[in-house]
Amino acid sequence: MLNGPNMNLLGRREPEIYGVETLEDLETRLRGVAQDLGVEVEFFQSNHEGDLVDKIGECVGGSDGIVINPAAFTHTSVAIRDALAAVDIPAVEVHLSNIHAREEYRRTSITAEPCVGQICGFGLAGYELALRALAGMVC
Ligand code: CA2
Repeated sequence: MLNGPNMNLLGRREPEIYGVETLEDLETRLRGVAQDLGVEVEFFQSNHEGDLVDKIGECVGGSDGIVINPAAFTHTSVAIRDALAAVDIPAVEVHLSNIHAREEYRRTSITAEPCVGQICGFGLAGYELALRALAGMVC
C-alpha cells in the first residue's frame, strides 16, 4: 500500500477535498479488511519520488499486488510509471478525489497506464475496493 507526497498530511489539511481521516486511520481500516481477506498488507508513504521507485522495485518476490496513490507524482512521474511497468506485479492506482473533475493538470495520470485499473473519487473506500480487487485476482 504505497502513498506519495503529502499523504502524511491527510486529515490535517484540506478536509473538504480529502476528508478528515488520517493516514493512520487508513492503515487501521485496511488492516481489518486484509485480515478478513486473509492477506498481509505493508504500508509505505514517502514524499520522495526515488524512495517510491525503490519501494516498487523491492516488491519483486515479496508482494502479489500493489495499491498505489502516487499523489502529485501521478501527474508528473515517468520514473514511477516505469517502475510499475518493470515489476510485473498487478497494481491498482487509487485517488481519494475524482482527479478527472478537478484542475486540468490533475486530469492526466502518467502512472495509471501500467496498472490493471484506477479507482478515484471514493475517498478512503477506494483503497478498500482496490485491495479487494487485487485479492480477488491473486488469491
Ligand atoms: O485525490 C488524490 O488522492 C490525490 O492523489 C491527492 C494528491 C493530489 O496531488 C492528486 O492530484 C490527487 C494530494 C496528496 C495529499 O495532499 C494533501 C494536501 C493537504 C492535505 C491532505 C493531503
